[in-house]
Amino acid sequence: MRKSLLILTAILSAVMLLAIACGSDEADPNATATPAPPNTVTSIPTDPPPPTAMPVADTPVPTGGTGGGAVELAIDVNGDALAFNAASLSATAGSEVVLTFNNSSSVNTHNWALVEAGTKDAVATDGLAAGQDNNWLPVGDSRVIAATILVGPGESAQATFTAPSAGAYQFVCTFPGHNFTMFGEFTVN
Ligand SMILES: [Cu+2]
Repeated sequence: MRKSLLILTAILSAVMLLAIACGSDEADPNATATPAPPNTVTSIPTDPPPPTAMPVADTPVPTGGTGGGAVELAIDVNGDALAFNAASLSATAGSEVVLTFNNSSSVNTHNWALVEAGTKDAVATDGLAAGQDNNWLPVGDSRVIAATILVGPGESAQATFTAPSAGAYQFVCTFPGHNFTMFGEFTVN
């Protein structure tokens, strides 16, 4: 009886070893199944597109400038003082600019003119000769890039123009005597 038990235990132990061996064999297919993760790796490239969308959001600004997108600028006066309420304005070269000049003064008439750098006083002097009928601006003058009409107290007007090439320009009111204090820098980027 004891010999038979030893034989049985020997057989059982052999079966156990076979079972373990088989188990280890089954573990191998699992190891080959792990290569599946590469699929999740390929799904990661689908995430990068959003980052590219961010730069795209920035580019529309310049493309909008060259396209049909209009850039709206606004400027007012400093009460009844002979001065604008802003010392500088800017726009992107080639962009379509719609500038609204609101004259909130209660007594003064003004205009807003974009002129070549360093020419505000000379343009105003020539505008004086041109007279009020020409909005105090020289007619057909290449130094004048854009301008509003004369704007009475409490009124507003717009100047629509294409921003010139990059550089420094000036804006000024050419109403007689105003050009000395009523001007600013216009930067085109
Ligand atoms: Cu003025």
